[in-house]
Amino acid sequence: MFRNLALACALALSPLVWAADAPAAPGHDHGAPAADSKAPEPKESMFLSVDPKSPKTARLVVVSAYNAVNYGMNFNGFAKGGARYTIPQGWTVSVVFTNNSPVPHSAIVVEKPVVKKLQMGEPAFKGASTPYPVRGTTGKTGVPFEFVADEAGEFAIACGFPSHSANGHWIAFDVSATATAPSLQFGDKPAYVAR
Ligand SMILES: [Cu+2]
Repeated sequence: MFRNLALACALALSPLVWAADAPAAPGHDHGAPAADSKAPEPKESMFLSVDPKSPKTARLVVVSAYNAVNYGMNFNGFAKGGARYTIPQGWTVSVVFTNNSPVPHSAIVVEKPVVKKLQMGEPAFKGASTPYPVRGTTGKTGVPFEFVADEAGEFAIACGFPSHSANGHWIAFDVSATATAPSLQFGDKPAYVAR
């Protein structure tokens, strides 16, 4: 009897719980609650390697809605520039993008100031986005894309779905004229260098 009562209460309360978890910004279809809550703690080596067969090619794994951080609007568990790839200028960047959420997301490399905009426009490098970045894709089938990071500067990997990047769905992507190996930094931890 008490158990049934408790269950009834829990069911009655659950919509409120979800409402409390809902994104703060109204009017946007964000990733909650679909992001993978069982995702393992992100580790840099999962997301960056150097292609052993192809010199000067960095392989990036970019997972949208990796976990519940920023309502699923994250890449590899990081949002708002909280992770930073650094790629030596002139290297080829080979990306496999997946999306853990049924909410569409995408990945597009843009100049850093663009992340504040509602629309991302064209990629900063030729070929540097998933297909249809505005519409986005869903699913864990990898969507590959490849480009040459031929210009040094501060860029970002952003979600091209309208308004997502402005709500934090981006991580930093630097192209360095001095770096000799690609690296990935999570927060203020020391950068992981792939060799
Ligand atoms: Cu997104």
